[in-house]
Amino acid sequence: MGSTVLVGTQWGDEGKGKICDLIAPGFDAVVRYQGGNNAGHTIVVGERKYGLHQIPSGIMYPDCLSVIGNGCVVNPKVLLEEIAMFEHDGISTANLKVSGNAHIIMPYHIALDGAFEHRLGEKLIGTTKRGIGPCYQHKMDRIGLRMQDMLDEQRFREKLELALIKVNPELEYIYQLPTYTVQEICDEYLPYAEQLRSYIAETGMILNDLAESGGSILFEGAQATLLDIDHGTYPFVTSSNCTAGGAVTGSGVGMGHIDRILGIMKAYITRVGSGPMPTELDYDSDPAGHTLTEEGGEYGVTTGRRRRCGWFDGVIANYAARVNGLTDIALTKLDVLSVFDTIKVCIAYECEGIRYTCVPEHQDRFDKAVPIYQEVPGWKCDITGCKSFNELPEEARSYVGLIEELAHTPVSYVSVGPAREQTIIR
Ligand code: 2SA
Ligand code: GDP
Ligand code: MG
Repeated sequence: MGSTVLVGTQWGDEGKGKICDLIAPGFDAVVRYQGGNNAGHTIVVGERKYGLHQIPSGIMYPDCLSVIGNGCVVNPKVLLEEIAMFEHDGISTANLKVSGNAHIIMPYHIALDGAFEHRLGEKLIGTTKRGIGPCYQHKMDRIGLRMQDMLDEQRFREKLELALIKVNPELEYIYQLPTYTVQEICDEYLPYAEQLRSYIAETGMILNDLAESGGSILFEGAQATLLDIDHGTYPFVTSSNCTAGGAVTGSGVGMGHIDRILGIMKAYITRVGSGPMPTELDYDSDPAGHTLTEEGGEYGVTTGRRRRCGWFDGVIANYAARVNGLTDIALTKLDVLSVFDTIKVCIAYECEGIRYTCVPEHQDRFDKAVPIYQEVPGWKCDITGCKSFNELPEEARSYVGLIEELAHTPVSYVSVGPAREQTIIR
C-alpha cells in the first residue's frame, strides 16, 4: 500500500481525528505536517474521548510510528502534557518522534498572538491564541528556534538572544507588554528539552527510508483547505499550508511516495473564528443553525468556542477537490442531519449578478457570495447503527450522491457517529 494524505476540505473540524484513527492501522507511520496545538482532533475509543492537539492520531496503535513533522510548530509544555496523559492511560509514546526542524512555540509568541488580536478589535481573525501565527512568522523571518536547538544549551541561548533583539521592542513599544530575558526562558524550556530529548529525531530521513523500503505513511492534515495560508480565505486563515501539498514540505517525504488524497468532508459546514462563510445560519435567529450546532456538538476542542454552522457548501467541496487533488472523500456526521424534514445544499453562489460554481478568488466577491440552494428531502430516522451503504435510507444515499456530484469525487467512507465502528466503508 502506498501513502495517503488526509486533509480537511472545509474550515476544519470535519472529523479528521476520527477517520485518521480509523484507518491508521493500515499504515506504518502517521505524520502531522503542519500546525501546532491550535488543532483539536477528537478520537473516541470505547467510553474514552481524547482531544489531541500536538500528537498524531495514530498514537493509539503501538506498532505505528507517530511523527510530528518539520512543518509543525510545537509547544513543548503541551506536548509533554499530552505524552503524560497517554502514558497515564497505558498508551505508549515510545514510537513518537518529533522533527528536530519543527519550530518551538515560545511564551512571547503566545503574548504577541493575543496582543495583536486585541489590537485588531472587531477586525480580529479569531485565532486560538496559541502563538501559532507569530511562531510561523519568526520561522519565515529566520529568527525562530527549532526543536534541535533545545538540545544544545549554548546554541539555544545564542539564538534566543538574537530573537529577543526583535521581539522585546515589539512587546514593549508596540503592545506595552512585559519583555523576556534569555535566562527566564531557559529556566522554563531547558528542562522540557531534557524530557523531550529522546523523542527528537531526523524524521525526514526516517520517513523516506520507510517509504523507500515499501512502508506506508498516513499524513494527517490539521485545520483545513479554506484555512490554508495560500488557498484559504486570507487573511482569515491559519499560518500554514493545510492543503495536501503541505504534506511534502512539512515532512520531507518525496511526493512520488503519495498516491491517495483523502478529503474529510462534513455533511454540513462549520467555521470557528472570523471570515466569510456563505451558507452560515445564525445560531440565535435561525432554528436550523441552532439545531446543527447542538445536534453536532459544534464547540471547539481547543478553545471551547461555539462553531458557526451552515448548510453543506458544494462550491467549497468542488474547490477543495481541485486544490488538493482529492482521490476520494470521507463524508462525516451524516447522522447529524437526521432530524431535518428537508436539507439545503448550496450548489452555486450569486455574486453581483454573476453565478459562480467555483470559489471567486477576489475576497470582495467571496464576501458578497449569496448561496443558491437545492432543497432535498431528509430521512428522519436514526442512521447511527447503519453498517452498510445499502442500509442507509434512500434519501441519505441520494444526499451522498449529490455531494459526489458537486465535488466530482467519490465518497468512500460515510461516518454516522463518533465511534470507530460507526463508519460505513464502501
Ligand atoms: P490560529 O490559532 O492562528 O491557527 O487561528 C487562525 C484561524 O484558524 C482557525 N483554526 C481552527 N479552526 C477550526 N478548528 C481548529 N482547531 C480547534 C478545534 C479550534 C478551537 O478543533 O475545535 O478549539 O477553537 C482551528 N485551529 C485554528 C481559527 O479559528 C482562526 O480562524
Ligand atoms: P477534527 O479537528 O477534524 O479532527 O474534528 P474535531 O474533533 O474538532 O470535531 C469533530 C467532532 O465530531 C468530534 O467531537 C468527533 O468525535 C465528532 N464526530 C466525528 N465523526 C462524527 C460522525 O460521523 N457523527 C457524529 N455525530 N460525530 C462525529
Ligand atoms: Mg478540530
